[in-house]
Amino acid sequence: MKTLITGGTGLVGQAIQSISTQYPNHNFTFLSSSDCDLTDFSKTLEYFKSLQPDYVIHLAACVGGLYKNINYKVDMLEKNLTINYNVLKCCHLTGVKKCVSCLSTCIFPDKTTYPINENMLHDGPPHTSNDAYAYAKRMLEIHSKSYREQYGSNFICVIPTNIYGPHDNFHLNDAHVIPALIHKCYLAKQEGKPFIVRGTGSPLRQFIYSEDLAKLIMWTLEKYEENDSIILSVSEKDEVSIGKIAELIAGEFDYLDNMKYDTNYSDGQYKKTADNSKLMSLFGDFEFTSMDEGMKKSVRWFIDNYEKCRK
Ligand code: NAP
Ligand code: GFB
Repeated sequence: MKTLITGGTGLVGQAIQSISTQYPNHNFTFLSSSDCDLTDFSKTLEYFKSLQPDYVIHLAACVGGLYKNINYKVDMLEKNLTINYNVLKCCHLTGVKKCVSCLSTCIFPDKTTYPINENMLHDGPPHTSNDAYAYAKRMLEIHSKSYREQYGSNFICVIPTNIYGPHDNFHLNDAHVIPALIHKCYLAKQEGKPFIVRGTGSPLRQFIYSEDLAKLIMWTLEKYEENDSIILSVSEKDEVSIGKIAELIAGEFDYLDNMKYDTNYSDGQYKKTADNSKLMSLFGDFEFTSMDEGMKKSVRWFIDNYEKCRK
């Protein structure tokens, strides 16, 4: 089976690459933006017509942490709307058998009851910090549903929480919290300066290790037969504060005594607690990587790949 991974060079794409030998029945193609710019419809169609994929895992997106979402709303909206429109249309035009697209728990309503489940996706506006990205992703869910209803296409969506792991983007301002703080703590220790954590440290998040998510996405492609979107997350009991995450990172660098908060920076959304009971009802014995082990591997990977990683 020819399986195309858009966003194949990113955090999640690389995680699927790292487990790909466990799926010998798939002939994987890991797409990068230099292979094909998915914001260009004619190039995207040409690429799909030449590859003729049977299955697509659609990960490609303009992605970033809280501060990139706040500062680049037009990019987050326009690039994601365009990429998603082009990919789904080309999946349809080239007869793709199943397409699994990637949403995010940050697109759920901000003012809601917790924990959030799959049925609550459109029950109100998302948090203002990432509304541009969130509405583009909500439209991807509606677009997939529309193809199912009009053409019977097997186009579905998964909804991961915050993801972390090797091959992440460690950019000091645009990155998500874990890669940003790993990079900052590394530099602070090198320069003997304070390790600055933005905001108050009190917001809560659920984090899934990239390789775990990769396995769950492959499970969704191969075994999940429902149409409805599904949350892919650790349980709500594993929710952790940003402060605890920062301490875990500082601990990995043996730099705990030098941590400081800069409350001039936004905390963003206080929490987006996701309910993973649907996943657990279908894949109850899935073993998640612990935060300690995942963080150790992520810090190790960053140090070993400092010169060539995205930053
Ligand atoms: P990432 O590391 O930033 O990787 C983005 C990928 O998209 C890269 O492979 C990039 O290719 C590709 N891409 C970007 N613009 C493109 C374009 N115009 N044409 C073709 N390819 C393009 O992202 P990620 O963290 O792996 O995210 C994967 C998916 O998970 C995304 O849909 C994201 O919204 C979702 N998600 C991420 C998180 C998180 O915490 N990271 C949480 C929830 C959901 P190049 O590298 O070649 O540019
Ligand atoms: O991962 P993150 O950037 O995004 O986490 P969100 C932000 C939280 O970490 C905020 C704190 O509470 C920040 O105050 N934080 C502390 C930092 N220090 C830093 C730092 O140096 N960099 C960053 N980035 N945060 C995103 C959405 O929300 O979640 C995206 O905006 C995406 O669209 C992503 O969906 C998964 O979890 O707040």
